[in-house]
Amino acid sequence: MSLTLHYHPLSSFCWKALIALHENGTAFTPNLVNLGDPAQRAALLALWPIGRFPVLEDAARGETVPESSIVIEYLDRHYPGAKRLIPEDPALALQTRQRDRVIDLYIHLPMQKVVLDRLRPADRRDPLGVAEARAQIRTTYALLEREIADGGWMMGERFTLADCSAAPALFYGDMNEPFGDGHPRLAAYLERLKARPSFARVLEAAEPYFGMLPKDG
Ligand SMILES: N[C@@H](CCC(=O)N[C@@H](CS)C(=O)NCC(=O)O)C(=O)O
Repeated sequence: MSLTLHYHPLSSFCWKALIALHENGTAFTPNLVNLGDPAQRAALLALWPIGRFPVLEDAARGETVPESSIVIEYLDRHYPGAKRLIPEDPALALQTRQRDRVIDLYIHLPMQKVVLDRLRPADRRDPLGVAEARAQIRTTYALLEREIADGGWMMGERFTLADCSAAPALFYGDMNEPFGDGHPRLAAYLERLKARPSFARVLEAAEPYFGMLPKDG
């Protein structure tokens, strides 16, 4: 088995890569990285100086691949399974990548801002930044509410990279900036994602760690 995924079971960006791996039953070795352990942190930094996961290592091709979207593109290109996660049609591929970017930049990252602010000392918090992040998330919920087809996936009938992005962003998004009543399609889409075997497996593996999440207040 040539693939190793450096990850943590609570990490939302790692969930993206895990969903893609599980979608195709791709064989890989999981390496759980505890960033609180100096040796494990140093090992991750040696692989990827930015020090964020997921990072995919491919011993067969001699490649180290950081960044969740790029990990998924890499898997789709070099270890394709029955389910291709980037459409072959160039226009659809572009739209898939665009939705992946929108979800990462305007839901997933602002959601991280909301959560990480809770870890700051009380006198170093950033209420304005958090309010801006929440507003950004809500703008994007409204955009997605208009775009998501009833009963389908982000790109329609086919499950793609954009759904791998949406699952963790919307799961943690709804937990930290609830959809409320105004987003029935988004809420139904999240339920479909949770029922998808690849994501259900990720959630089951994360469950024992949920107590470690930073609490509000
Ligand atoms: N753009 C990156 C974001 C990765 C990221 O932010 N990962 C978080 C976990 S969800 C992380 O490694 N945090 C550790 C830290 O910042 O020390 C990607 O798409 O992979």
